[in-house]
Amino acid sequence: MPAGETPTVATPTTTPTSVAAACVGDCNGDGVVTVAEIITGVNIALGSFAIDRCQAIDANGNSAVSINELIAAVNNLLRGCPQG
Ligand SMILES: [Ca+2]
Ligand SMILES: [Ca+2]
Repeated sequence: MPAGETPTVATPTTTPTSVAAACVGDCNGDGVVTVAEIITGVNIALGSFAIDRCQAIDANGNSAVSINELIAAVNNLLRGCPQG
């Protein structure tokens, strides 16, 4: 895979995670974000679940779920995951 595609977003990444999850919030990687997965994400954000319950919700890989990530997940729920 050519590494020609660089995101235009300027992210001061200290430790870039491999490739950002294709679909934020898609915990089980089936290409669809479900309400259950959103709820899992919310629980992680609240500290009820460990982050390893849904790595896909942690878009920036900082082992925490932010509001932005929850919103991204909800967008994927509503609009569907971005397909490559
Ligand atoms: Ca899913
Ligand atoms: Ca995060």
